Amino acid sequence: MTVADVRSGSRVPECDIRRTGLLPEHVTAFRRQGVLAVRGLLTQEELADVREAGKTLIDQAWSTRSMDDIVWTLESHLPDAAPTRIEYVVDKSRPIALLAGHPLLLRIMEQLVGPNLIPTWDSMVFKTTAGAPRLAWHRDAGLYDNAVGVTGMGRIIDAGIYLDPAPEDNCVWCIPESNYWSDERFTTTADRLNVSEWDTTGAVPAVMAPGDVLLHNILTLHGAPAVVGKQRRVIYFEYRPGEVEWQLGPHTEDYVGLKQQVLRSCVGMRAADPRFSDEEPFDYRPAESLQRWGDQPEIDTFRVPHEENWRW
Ligand SMILES: O=C(O)CCC(=O)C(=O)O
Repeated sequence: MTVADVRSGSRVPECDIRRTGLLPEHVTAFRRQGVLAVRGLLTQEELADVREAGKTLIDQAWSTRSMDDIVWTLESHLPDAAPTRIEYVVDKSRPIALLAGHPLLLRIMEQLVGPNLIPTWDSMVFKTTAGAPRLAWHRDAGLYDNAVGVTGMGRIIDAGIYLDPAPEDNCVWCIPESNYWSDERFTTTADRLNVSEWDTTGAVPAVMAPGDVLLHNILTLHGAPAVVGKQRRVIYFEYRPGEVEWQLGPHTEDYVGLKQQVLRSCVGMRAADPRFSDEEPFDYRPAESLQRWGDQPEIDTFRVPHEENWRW
């Protein structure tokens, strides 16, 4: 990939994180284009653990056919139904909770989101070989009025951690710089692209390898084609600045402290696990006025339901 490719937005900018770390040019490219591929975050050992965890959760979905926290293509009792998404995966799986405490991932997020980062959504989005419909062109949920003014430059970020390869015909596509578009331009473009089954006009593919992480600004227009006969599993962790959540929502003030407890617990669990003894744990240091983890009783679950904590 050349510098010209990245500047012109014809390719997703990328960062070889274990070789260079996150450099100012990576931050600039992410701020501008609304997307950044971080290559090689996970070690083979951790990747194997999280892949196994992903498989277990999907196997459980198939065997229980439960609709609790699980999105299906059809009502789950129907024979052609297939699961495509599981919510609150940090609560459901120890390897994924350990992943949520990943120091390098959290340092990247601290650089981009700011020191008061909090984790918000945690989900696994996947395509089983039974197939998954297209994900229509969209911006992510929990948007603000005047969202571009709040986060056009990208402090609300979804980090997609890839457990399987994502080649061009089974990957997320995104439109660089759409993170700065007005609501009207976003709606018109998404509506136009979504008229046909799969239209990639103006978009670039985010081709990913297992262990890579795709960062996208939640305002960046993105979508994914329908697939059949192919597997792709991605763990999505969304992060927001605690001060934005505190002042504007979409969650309540209490939510900030609860999710800080989740983050601190995941970091602590990872630091106590002998497999990660050679790592420097993430040092979570939000501004003093936003250290809210002592505001409520200690949590006994990592599942903090959005619907119990909406402000609007
Ligand atoms: O991984 C994918 O296919 C896209 C997921 C996505 O865009 C979403 O869940 O909002």
